[in-house]
Amino acid sequence: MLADYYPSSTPYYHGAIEDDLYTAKWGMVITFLDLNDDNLVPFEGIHFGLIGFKSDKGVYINNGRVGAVEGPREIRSQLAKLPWHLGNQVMVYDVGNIDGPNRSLEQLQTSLSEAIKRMCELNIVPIVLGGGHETAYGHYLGLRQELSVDEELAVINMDAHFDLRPYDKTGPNSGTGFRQMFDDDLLENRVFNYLVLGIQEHNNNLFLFDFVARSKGIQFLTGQDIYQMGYQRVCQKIDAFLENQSRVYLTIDMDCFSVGSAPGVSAIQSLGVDPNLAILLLQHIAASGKLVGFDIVEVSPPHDIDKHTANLAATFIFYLVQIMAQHSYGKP
Ligand SMILES: [Mn+2]
Repeated sequence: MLADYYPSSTPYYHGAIEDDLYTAKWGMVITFLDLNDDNLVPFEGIHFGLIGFKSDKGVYINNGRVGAVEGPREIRSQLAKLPWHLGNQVMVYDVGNIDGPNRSLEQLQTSLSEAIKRMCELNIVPIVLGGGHETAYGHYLGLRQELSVDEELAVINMDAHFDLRPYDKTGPNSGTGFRQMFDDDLLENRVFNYLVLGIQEHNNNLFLFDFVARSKGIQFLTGQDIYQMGYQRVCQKIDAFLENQSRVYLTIDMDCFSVGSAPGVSAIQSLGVDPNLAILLLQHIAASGKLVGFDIVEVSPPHDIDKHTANLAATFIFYLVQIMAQHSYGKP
């Protein structure tokens, strides 16, 4: 039995349910699945699974504004209303949440990793709904369990922050996840291949820029770089990064977008990446066919304005799943 795991049971689409796939919405098509069901065997074809990570403990430890614990619920309710464009070739499951108000952050991350492992075994591509950015380390650990020691898992992070802070004094939190991945790779003699898109210079200290400059596998573009370079040149940079990678984990921190687009986050961003450009870049990444899972983190409903941030998060899921589905056709 998976720890801290709760399958979904209450329908989150409250309109009329219909069978017609031309007029259906995501909330009518998404099917509940219990990962603890022993009768499940690996699926064939294209299957995605939504799983919520109900934690903002990492944000709290990092002295940020909490609220992302409510993210999964709000992203689901926005996603439920979007039109279904994927016919009957693609399945999207809601497998439930990892939750545990009285559990430590490390325990919850381990529980998430076990659920992710189970999803991978069942041939379900994980879509994790955060939670603070501490979601990433648990998700990553789960995806890594499928790999041998010498296999690499590259990471693309759309984020205003590097999240590469040392954690010897604070313990793991929402600002340390990628440093933990870096350290794990170091321990097992792998290079940590990490591309961050949307960094804001005024939100990262010199220690972090220095650390990045000295680390072989880490690359980044600032929000200003992306603005200046435009779609095609940023894609070239992404392609150069992806060229030597066979699998990629993608994580999207909503705080890389401007406060006008994403007001409901722990750390608001005055500048930020344009969501229209971000969608194109995300589609380009997904079209590589190398994504093994993705997550969207830091949606904080108590700070949101009219659900803008949750709606943008759901929009990203809509377009990412569309492209990933197209590039998985014919895969065993
Ligand atoms: Mn982050």
